Amino acid sequence: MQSEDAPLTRKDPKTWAAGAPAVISSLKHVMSTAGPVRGTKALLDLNQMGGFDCPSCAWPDPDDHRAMTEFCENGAKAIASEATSKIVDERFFAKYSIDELMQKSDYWHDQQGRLTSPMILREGATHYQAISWEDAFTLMADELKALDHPDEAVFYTSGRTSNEAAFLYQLFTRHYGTNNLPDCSNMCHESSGSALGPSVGVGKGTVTLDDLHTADVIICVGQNPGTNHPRMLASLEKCVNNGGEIVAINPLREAGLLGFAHPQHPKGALNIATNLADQYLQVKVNGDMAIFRGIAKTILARDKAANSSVIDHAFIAEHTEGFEAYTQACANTTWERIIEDSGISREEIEKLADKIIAKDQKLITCWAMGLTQHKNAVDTIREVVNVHLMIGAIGRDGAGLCPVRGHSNVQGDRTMGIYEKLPEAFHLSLEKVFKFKSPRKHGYDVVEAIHAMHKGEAKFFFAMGGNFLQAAPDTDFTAEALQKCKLTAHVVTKLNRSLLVTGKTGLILPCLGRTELDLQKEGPQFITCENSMGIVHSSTGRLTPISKRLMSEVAIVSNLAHKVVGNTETVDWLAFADNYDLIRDAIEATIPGFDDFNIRVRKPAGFYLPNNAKERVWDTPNNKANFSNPELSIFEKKDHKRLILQTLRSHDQYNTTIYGLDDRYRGIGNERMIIFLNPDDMKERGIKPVQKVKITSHWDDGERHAEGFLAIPYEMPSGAAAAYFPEANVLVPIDSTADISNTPTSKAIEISLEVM
Ligand SMILES: Nc1nc2c(c(=O)[nH]1)N[C@H]1C(S)=C(S)[C@@H](COP(=O)(O)OP(=O)(O)OC[C@H]3O[C@@H](n4cnc5c(=O)[nH]c(N)nc54)[C@H](O)[C@@H]3O)O[C@H]1N2
Ligand SMILES: Nc1nc2c(c(=O)[nH]1)N[C@H]1C(S)=C(S)[C@@H](COP(=O)(O)OP(=O)(O)OC[C@H]3O[C@@H](n4cnc5c(=O)[nH]c(N)nc54)[C@H](O)[C@@H]3O)O[C@H]1N2
Ligand SMILES: [Mo]
Repeated sequence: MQSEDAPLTRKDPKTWAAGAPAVISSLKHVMSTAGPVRGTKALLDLNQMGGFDCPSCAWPDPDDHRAMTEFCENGAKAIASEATSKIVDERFFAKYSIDELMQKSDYWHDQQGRLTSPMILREGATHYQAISWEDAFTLMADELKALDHPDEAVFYTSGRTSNEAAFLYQLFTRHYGTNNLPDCSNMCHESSGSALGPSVGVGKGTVTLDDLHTADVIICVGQNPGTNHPRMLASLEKCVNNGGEIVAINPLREAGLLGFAHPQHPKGALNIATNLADQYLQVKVNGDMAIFRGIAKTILARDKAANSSVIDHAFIAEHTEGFEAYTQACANTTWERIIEDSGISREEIEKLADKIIAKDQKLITCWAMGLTQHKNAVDTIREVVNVHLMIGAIGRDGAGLCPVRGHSNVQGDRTMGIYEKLPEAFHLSLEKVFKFKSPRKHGYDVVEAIHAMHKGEAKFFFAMGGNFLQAAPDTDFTAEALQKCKLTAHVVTKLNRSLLVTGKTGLILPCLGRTELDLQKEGPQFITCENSMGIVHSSTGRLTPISKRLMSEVAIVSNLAHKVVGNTETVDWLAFADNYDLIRDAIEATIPGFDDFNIRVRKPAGFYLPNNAKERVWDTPNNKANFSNPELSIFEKKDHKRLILQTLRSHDQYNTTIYGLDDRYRGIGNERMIIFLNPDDMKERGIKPVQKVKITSHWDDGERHAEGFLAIPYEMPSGAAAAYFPEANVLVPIDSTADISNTPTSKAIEISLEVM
C-alpha cells in the first residue's frame, strides 16, 4: 500500500501512453494486492474466450484473434482490486466503528479487501454486526411491504451488473410496482442516449472495431482513453497504421491521445510509441458545439464551391429531415462566435473539416464524459450527429458514431430494462410474457431519487453495486438524503463510503465478483454482458470465491423477489437462480434481438445485437434521421472572473474506487487533493504552485466549499480548472444538470479560489 503521507511529486506530463511502464504497473498492482497465484490465474483468464469479461471498461475485444494478454494496465488494476486475498469480515467491523471508518480515505477503504458476509448497522449502533442472509431478506421484505406505495422505494444499479441480474432486478421491481430504477447511466452517457434517440433512433453507437481500423478520420472528443479505455489505443494505432488520422479535441493534452506504445508489440515494449493525434484542438471547456458548427459551416462552403459534390445530398434526401433548417442555423452562426466559444482558430477548424472530406469521408466520432456532463450536452451531441449526417457518415464501413461507454455492462443493463422511463413496447412485452400489470408511471432518475429521499418521499434505498454517495453530485446533500431513509442496502464487493452513510438501518450484502466461480444448484453458471459496440458475450469466473458466504447478484435478487412478490403463474424466482439459462430464455422471450440466446452466447465471441441505425433504418417518429438546429450555446459563468471546474479521473482510480495515489500520465505522484490550473490564471490570482487553496462553487442556491486542494500549474485554456472525482463532488450543485438528460454537469462548475 502506498503511504498516504508521502509528499506530492511532480514530473512533466507524458506524451505517450502504455509501453513498458504500463506492464510494470500492472504487475505491481496484481502481485501486491491479489498475490501471485490468485492474481496470475485471474489475469490469464481476463478477456479470453471462455474466460471472464474485464470488469473495467466496456471497450470490446477483438472478434477473432486475442493475445494471451488481452488486458490493459487499468484492467489489471481492476482485477487486482477484485481478486485481492485480503478480507473485510466480521472481525474487521468489530474493530472499527463507523466514525473511525469515516475518517479513513477512499484509497484505504479499497485496500482493506473483499467484503465476506452480510452485515447490519442497526439504528443508533456504532458498529456493523453480522446478520444471516435469511434475516437480511426478511428485513428488506418487511420494510418494502410496509411502505405506503412502491414508489417510496428506490432501486439503483451500477453498470457492472450482468444482463441476467439486471433483467431479474427490473422484473422484480416492476412486479413490486415501481419504475424507480435510477442507474449510473443517469450520471454518465444519458446525454448520449437522449441525443441519439431523436437524431438516429437508437441510443447506442453504430460502429464496430473494424470500422475504427478502416476509418479515414477518428475524432476523439471529450475523452481520455489512455486512462479510461486503454485497449482503445490499439484500435487508434491500427487506424493510423492503415493511413487514417486521429484528431483530439480536449482542453487537456492527454498522453493517450498523443501517442501509444503497444506493450504486446516489440517496438512498443521498447517504449517506441506510434504518434496518434496529428491535430490536437485544445478547446475551451464546453466549446465543442462551436467546433462542430464550424466544421459544418466549412463543409457547406466547400460543397458550394465544388458544385454540390462534397455533401452527401442523396443520403440527405433519402434518409433525413431538417437539413434546410440546419443549413440556416449554420449560416446564422458567425465565425466570430465559433472562435470565441471554442478558443480555436478558423484555420484549425477548416483544416479539420478538410481532413474529413479529403478522401471517402469515413468519419468516426468517439466521445465520453467531456461531452455528456455539460448543461448543453444533448445539443452538443446532436451537433456531432449533424456533421455525420451531412456527409452520410453513418451506417457505412469505416464511418459512424461511437459513444464510448464506461462501466463494462452499462449498455447491457439498459437493454435489459434498467430504465426509469421504460418504453411502452418493453412494458407490453413484459406483460405478455409474465402476465402481470407493469407500472407505467415514470420512475426517478439519480437526481430525482436524491431529491425524493431528501424530501422523505422515498424511504427505502437498494443499490445493485456502485457507490451512490460518492458517485452522485453534491455529496453533503446526497448524504442527508440517504440518512433520511428507513433502510439502505448495498449489494457490493468492496468497502466504500456509501456503506458508512446509511439510512436508520444499513445493510451490506456482499456478492461474488466477475472473477469468481458462480456455483448454483444446477452447476457452475456464467453471466453475459454487452459491450460498447453491442456485442453480447459470456463471462465465466473461475477463482474460488473469497468467502463461502457470498451470494451471486442473481441469487440475491431472486431471494428478495421471492420474499417480496412471491411466485406467480409464470415466474419461479428461485428456479432462475438455480440455472441462469432460464433467465436467458426469459430475456429471449421479452427483448428483440436475443433469438437463440442460450445457443448463440455460447459461441466464443458472442453475437452482435441488431442496430437499426447501422443499417440506415431510423426508429424515430418520422422514420428519418433528424438534423437538429439549435442556436450555439456554451456554459456561461455568472461572474466572468471565476473559473470553470471539471471533475475527472486520475490514472489510478476506477470511478470512486481508488487503486493508488498517482496520476502518472499527468505527472502527479502521491496526491489526489489537487486542482490543475492555467499558469496565467494562477499568477493573476496570486496563487503559487502547490499552494493550498479553498475552492468555492457558485450556484443559484448558494455556495459550496472544499478545502485543502494543492494548485498545480498545467497547460490548459485560460479559465479552465480540473480536480479529481469524487473528492470534488461536494462542489457539484444537485440541481446543476444537463437539459433533457438531467445528468449532473460534472464537467462545468463555476468556482472561485482563495489561498488558504
Ligand atoms: N481506469 C478507468 N477506466 C474507466 C473509468 C475509470 O474511472 N478508470 N471509468 C469508466 C467510466 S464509468 C466512464 S463513464 C469512462 C469515462 O471516461 P472519460 O470520459 O475519458 O473520463 P474522464 O476522466 O471524466 O475524462 C473526461 C475527459 O474529457 C475532457 N473534457 C472535460 N471537459 C471537456 C469539454 O468541455 N470538452 C472536451 N472536448 N473535453 C472535455 C477531460 O479533459 C478529460 O480528458 O471510463 C470508464 N473506464
Ligand atoms: N463529479 C463527478 N461525478 C461522477 C462522474 C464524474 O466524472 N465526475 N462520473 C459519473 C459516472 S460516468 C459514473 S458511471 C458514476 C459511477 O457510479 P457507480 O457505478 O455508482 O460507482 P463505482 O465507483 O463504479 O462503484 C464502485 C463500487 O461498486 C462495487 N462493485 C464492484 N464490482 C462489483 C460487482 O461485480 N458487483 C457489485 N454488486 N458491486 C460491485 C464495489 O463495492 C465498489 O465500491 O459516477 C458518476 N459521478
Ligand atoms: Mo460512467
